[in-house]
Amino acid sequence: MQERTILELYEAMLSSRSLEEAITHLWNEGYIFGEMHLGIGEEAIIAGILSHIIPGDAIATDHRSTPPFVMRGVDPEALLLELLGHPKGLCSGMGGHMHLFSQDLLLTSSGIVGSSGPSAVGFALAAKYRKTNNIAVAFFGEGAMNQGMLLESLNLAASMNLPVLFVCKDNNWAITTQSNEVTGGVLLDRVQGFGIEAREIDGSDVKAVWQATKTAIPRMRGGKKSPYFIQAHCTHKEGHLLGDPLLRFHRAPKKEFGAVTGPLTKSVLHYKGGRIDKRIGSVAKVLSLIAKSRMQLSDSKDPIKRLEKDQTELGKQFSQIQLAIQSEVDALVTGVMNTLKQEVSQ
Ligand SMILES: Cc1ncc(C[n+]2csc(CCOP(=O)(O)OP(=O)(O)O)c2C)c(N)n1
Repeated sequence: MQERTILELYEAMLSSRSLEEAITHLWNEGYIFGEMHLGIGEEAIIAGILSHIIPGDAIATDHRSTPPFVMRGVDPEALLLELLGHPKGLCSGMGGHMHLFSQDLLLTSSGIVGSSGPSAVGFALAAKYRKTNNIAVAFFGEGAMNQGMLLESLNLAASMNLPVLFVCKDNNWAITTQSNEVTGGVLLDRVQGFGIEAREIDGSDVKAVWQATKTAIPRMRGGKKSPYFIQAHCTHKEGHLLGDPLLRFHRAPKKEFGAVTGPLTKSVLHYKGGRIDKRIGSVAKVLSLIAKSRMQLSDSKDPIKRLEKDQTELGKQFSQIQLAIQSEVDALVTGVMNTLKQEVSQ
C-alpha cells in the first residue's frame, strides 16, 4: 500500500469525522433537530471501499449517511444546509439526515432498515442492462440482516448475477438490542447459503478494508458479474444516536457493560471471581494500568501525535491535511451559520 493511498484514506476519514463533529456541535446547540445518527466509527469501512469506486457506480446507504455522502463528493455545504432543514439543502431541506439522494452521484440513503439492499439491487440491475462495468454498494448494519427485504435482495443478486457489494457494518447493536441475541446461525454461513462469496474483516482497520475490496471489486465488474458480501466489525462509541449514549446499558449495566469493554475491565466485572477485597485490588490495578497507558499514549507512543511531530515528508503532509480539513470545516460552518442568521434577521 502506497503512502499516497494511506494519506488519501486518512483525508477521507478525517473530512467525514470533522464534519460530523461540527454536526454534533450544531445538534447540541439546537440548530439541528430530530434524531441524529452519526457514522463515527464506520469511517474506515466507507473510506476503504469508496476508494475503489469509479464514476457511474451507485451507493445505497442506511441511516448513517454522512460518511458515504461526504466521501463520495457531495457538496458539504448542501449537506449541512439539508441537516438544518434549509431549502437550499441537498434535498431542499425535506430529507433530513436519513433520506438523502443525489441523482448526479447515484447516491441514496434511507432510514428504513434493510432498504439499501433493494436500492442497490435496482442500481445493479440497471448497470447490467446498460452493459456497463459499474457496480452498486449497499451499506447496512447487522440489525438489517434479519429484515426480509435484505435477504430477498441477497437472493435476487445471487440468482440474477448482479454486481452488488453488500457491506454489513457490524457493531452488534440494533438500538438497545444485542444483535447476536436475535440472530440465528452465523451471518457468513447464511450469505454463503445464497451462493455469495463472503468475508469477515476488522472494519476499524482501513488497510484491511482497502485490501479486502481491492481485488473483490474489480472482479465483480468484469466477466461474470456477481455479488460479494463483507461483514466489517466496528464500534459506535456515541451510542445509537446523539443524546442516548448509555441507553444500551439500561437493562443490566454490569452484565452488558462487560461485553463491550476491553479485556482488563472485563476481567474485573467477572461475577464468579475472587473475594471482594481481591476484586477491589484488581480495580486499583486496572486503574493504574489505564493511567499508565494514558501517559504512554499522550507522548511518543501515540501514532497520531508522533506523526504530528514527524518532520518527514509523510509527517508534514499529514499535518497539512489536518490543518486544511479543520479550517475548511470551520469556514463551512461559520459561513452557513452566518448566512442563516442574516436570512433570519431579514
Ligand atoms: C424497517 C425498520 N424497522 C425498524 C426501524 C427502527 N430502527 C431504526 S435504526 C434501528 C436499528 C438498526 O440497527 P442496525 O441495522 O444494526 O444499524 P445501527 O443503527 O446499529 O448502525 C431500528 C430497529 C426502522 N427504521 N426500519
